[in-house]
Amino acid sequence: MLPTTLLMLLAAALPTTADTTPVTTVVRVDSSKKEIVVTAGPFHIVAMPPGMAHELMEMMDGHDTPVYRFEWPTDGWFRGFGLELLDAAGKPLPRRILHHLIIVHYDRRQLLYSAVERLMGAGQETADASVPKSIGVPMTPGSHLGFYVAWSNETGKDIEGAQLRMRLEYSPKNLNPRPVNALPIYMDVNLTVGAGNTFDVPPGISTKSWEFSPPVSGRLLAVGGHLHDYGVSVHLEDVETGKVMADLEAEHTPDGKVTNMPRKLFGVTGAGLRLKAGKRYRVVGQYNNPTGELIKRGAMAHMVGLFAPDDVAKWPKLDLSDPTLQDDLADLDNMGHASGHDHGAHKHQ
Ligand SMILES: [Cu+2]
Repeated sequence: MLPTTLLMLLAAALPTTADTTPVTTVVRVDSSKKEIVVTAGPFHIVAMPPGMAHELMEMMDGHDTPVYRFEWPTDGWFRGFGLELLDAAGKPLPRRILHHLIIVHYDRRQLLYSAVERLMGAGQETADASVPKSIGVPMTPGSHLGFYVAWSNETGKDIEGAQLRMRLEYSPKNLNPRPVNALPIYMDVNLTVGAGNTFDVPPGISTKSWEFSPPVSGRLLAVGGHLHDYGVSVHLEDVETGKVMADLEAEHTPDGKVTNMPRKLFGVTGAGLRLKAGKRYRVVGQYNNPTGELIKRGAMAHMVGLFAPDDVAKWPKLDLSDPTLQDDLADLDNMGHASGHDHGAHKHQ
């Protein structure tokens, strides 16, 4: 049995870009709440000049953090998260300052890419979320994780000494009935692992797509999508029949700024959306650019979801000798260093 509060881990002493105080990451298990509480800081969050577009902001030093490593402490399933940003006095800061946060899982491969798993990603508008206890992402103690953050500080002032608190909900190993194993799936219309996923958008209506064939059969339980401004939709279709299997339409302001992307659940207890190994699927992103000009590398389109493989043992293995995987790891190592970075390609998978 775990003690109620088990102080674990680890002082990953990595320097912040704008401050010399090292950021430390502390992992604590709250077994009564079934939460793993990851606290990191202090962060020095540079103010974004007024009116600056986020795309320009990304070229500034201190916008993206490096990857901070930690270990998952328990046996069981990851099933949800809550994020808080606190000031030096422990008072809540606006959630919008956290432009996006990504958790990387170094011990498992993605289903469709030779790249390490992105366990979760949360954007500026992402509310705290969890899935039913009947499903979860299988995790083992000592799993190597890391997280990185991009800031968007529009308060007009630099923030010193901020603390980030992630509450990662889990289901314990002895949960009965046993949750269905569901793993993150990522489908991007234009990803080159290690080199980003943004693309140009010509004036008018245009689409970009990517075909894939899953190595394991299974069920897609839920999907969400991501588009930039002027994005219309991202959908998944069966290549052979042309049938649209899942369609996510963006909500917009009248001038085309994306305000919301829907999430779809295909029945967490039901059949889900069946994907068959070896069969061809296509993810398609559509844009409608009213500016009359080419938008240079201004777009992204992807679908993310939870995929329940028929046999988790057949999940493709990490191949550390694979150059593509090495590109992914090198890219992660390079996070937070403005110089070597793929500017404009914010990496919220
Ligand atoms: Cu994006």
